[in-house]
Amino acid sequence: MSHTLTRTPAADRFWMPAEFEPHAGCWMLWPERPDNWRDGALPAQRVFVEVATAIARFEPVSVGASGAQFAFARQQLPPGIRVVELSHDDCWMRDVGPTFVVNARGERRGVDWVFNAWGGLDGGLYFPWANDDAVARKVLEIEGVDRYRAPFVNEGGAIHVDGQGTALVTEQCLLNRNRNPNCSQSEIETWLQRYLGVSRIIWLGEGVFNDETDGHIDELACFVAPGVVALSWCDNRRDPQFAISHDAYVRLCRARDARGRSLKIIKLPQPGPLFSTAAEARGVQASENARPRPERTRLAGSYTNFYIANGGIVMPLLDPRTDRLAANRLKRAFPDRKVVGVSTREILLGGGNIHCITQQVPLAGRPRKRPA
Ligand code: KQY
Repeated sequence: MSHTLTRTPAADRFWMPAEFEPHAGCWMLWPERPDNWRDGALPAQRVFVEVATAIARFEPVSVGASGAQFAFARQQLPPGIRVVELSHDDCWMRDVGPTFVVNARGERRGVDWVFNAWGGLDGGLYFPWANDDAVARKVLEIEGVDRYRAPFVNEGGAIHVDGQGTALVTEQCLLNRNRNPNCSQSEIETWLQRYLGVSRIIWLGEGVFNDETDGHIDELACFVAPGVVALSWCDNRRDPQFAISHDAYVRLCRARDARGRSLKIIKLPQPGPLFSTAAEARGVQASENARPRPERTRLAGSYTNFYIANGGIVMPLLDPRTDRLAANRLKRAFPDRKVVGVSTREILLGGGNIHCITQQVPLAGRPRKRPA
């Protein structure tokens, strides 16, 4: 059972916990649309199985699959992973799933953002998206968690929190005219405070170069601990990512979190630059309902798009020249977790990576300290 609540999480003293806090499990969706995933989505499905299997080493995993794909997904995924029939338009659980919030008594609720496929008819990635917009509600029904329907457009990949009162976002995404065109920056801040239970919002500028979500924060930077942020970094002055990462670095250096701390910044090397090949582009079916995927497109590859599981980090492997350095930096950032790499170029070709296809469910039933 899941009731729809009429107040806001902050008014009810709920907040979004950090991803590095304990989880009850993780949700994913099963990819299938042939106008986004090449070769009938088979290569992507294989990698989704690898990601789900890697996360399942650390915590329970649930995967939603359409009616048409349920039997195949069930067969491909290990038996310990729960598979449920769940309609969707694509498979980005981070963005279409609920953002869970908790309170000091260890109770759990979910925020159901309005989803418009990353921009609706003004630069969005596909049409229609009604099934995606209904995913969060269905997950909350299955989990038996009450729901807040937020009155504005947002995606889980557009926000990161430290669980202690601070949120990290980008102007490019949150202030984009294709999300909430009638809201000012201070109105957006108020919505985020109310629905994430935060008191400090750190605004970065642009997201990763050529990111089709209009600059999701989860491609650019994330909290790895309170007061510590990982940032996708580029040293090549001729690369358009150089100025973006440097601007983010300067803003992070100047920022203070909700507890007044300055931030330690861990630089994760940018892979590549990576581009789609002719063979990869050829495998995607053209359709009037989805953005085309031409060859030689610069891909928004980033090592910050990893998933933090209980006792583990599941990170994308994207480029043999930088994978090892990125993995070593993550091992140092998370000394108590096992870092597991999965080659995720097939997910990157669809426009995101491991963080984008996952959504953690925080552990309930244990008292928590209220953030600042
Ligand atoms: O959370 C993310 N950054 C999602 C990426 C979505 C890509 C849609 N093709």
